[in-house]
Amino acid sequence: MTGKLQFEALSVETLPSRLGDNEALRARIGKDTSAWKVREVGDGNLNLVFIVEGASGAAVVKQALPYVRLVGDSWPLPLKRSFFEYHALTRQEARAPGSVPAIYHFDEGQALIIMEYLSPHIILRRALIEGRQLPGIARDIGLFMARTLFRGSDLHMAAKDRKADLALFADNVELCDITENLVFSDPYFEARMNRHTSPQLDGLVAELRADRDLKVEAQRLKHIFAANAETLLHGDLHSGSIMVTDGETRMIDPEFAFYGPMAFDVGMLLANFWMSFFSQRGHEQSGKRDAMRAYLLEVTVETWVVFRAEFTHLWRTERTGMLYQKSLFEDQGDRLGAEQALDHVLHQIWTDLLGFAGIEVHRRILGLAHNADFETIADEDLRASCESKALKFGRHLAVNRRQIHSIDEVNHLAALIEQESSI
Ligand code: SR1
Ligand code: MG
Repeated sequence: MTGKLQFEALSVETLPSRLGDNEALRARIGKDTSAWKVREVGDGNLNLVFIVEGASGAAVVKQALPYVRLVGDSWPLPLKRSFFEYHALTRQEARAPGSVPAIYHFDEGQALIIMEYLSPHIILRRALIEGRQLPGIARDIGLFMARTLFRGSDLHMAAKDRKADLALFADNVELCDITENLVFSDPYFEARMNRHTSPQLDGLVAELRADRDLKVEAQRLKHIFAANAETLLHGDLHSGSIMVTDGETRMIDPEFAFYGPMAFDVGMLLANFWMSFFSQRGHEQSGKRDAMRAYLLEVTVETWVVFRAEFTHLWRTERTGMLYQKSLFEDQGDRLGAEQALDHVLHQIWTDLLGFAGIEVHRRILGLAHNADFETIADEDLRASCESKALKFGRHLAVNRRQIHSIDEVNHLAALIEQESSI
């Protein structure tokens, strides 16, 4: 019913009367709206997020706003991102069951999704800042990425279905535009909304913006991002888009979903572990974080190992799409040919993910949308010291990605840079 009304943003006060007749919500949390307790908890850059608790349960109501919340109504942003988030969540649930919150209701006109309230989950980024070691994240995220990226591609889907889906998500233009500018271009010149820890980082920032090899590489990566419509991406898979407990991991917020290169999700995700690694020095008030740093590097290794193993398994068992058909390989008795092709595909993902990781690190320190890992370090000299190491690491990954052959090499580099004195 609400879908036919003109869009109106919810508030803590209006939510019970506006959604009081919503059957899905009533069934989940109880019918007595006078008992509903509503909190707005959105701490992301774009949307409203309410937790609604009733007599018999709780749910999350997420609503898009017609502008970028972080900036205000001077930056309009279409409500249809909620449509893409809803459709991405349904596909992710089908391809990687149990990895995303359950959806109870979607209202396109009001741009709102009513979904499972994850409790006692917290945002992964917050857990890592607190120095918590989560035992299952590498496995859970590695599996999620392999399953969604493989099963959303022409390696698995019928070409007709994938093309239809590609067309559906091709309209997520404005969210792609955010990534295209904020991630790939703005960090590398003095774009209007950029900021960085100043004056401590001024020298290094100037150096990076004058670095021709880096700028060319960032644009080559942007080219891959824009032109390689390989699979349905989450599109914003950072540690703020993941909720965790010690035993469970769920991916949230796929509103940036669109068809792009597999390596983008993997690179962005790993970059967030490496940023957490470099930020730990800034969070040592209540004790050294050596064990946490070691844990984070192990997580990057395990995530990549699990991703590769699951991708390989799916390659051998679910390669039903039009690419690298079994009719050309296994059916001809040429299993080696299929393995050779797999090596090529995985190698391409590896090389590109390093580049995407490098520039993701840069944009979180040089661009508009910073992350709490560094931002919550109150001492600006200490923050700048952590950030400068991450910036150097990011530059090395982006520019030298074709010469780096293993995740151990990357982590050796991270450890070396971490031990150096900075700026
Ligand atoms: C203006 S939106 C800034 C960032 O927030 C989102 O979480 C995405 O990461 C985007 O790049
Ligand atoms: Mg988000």
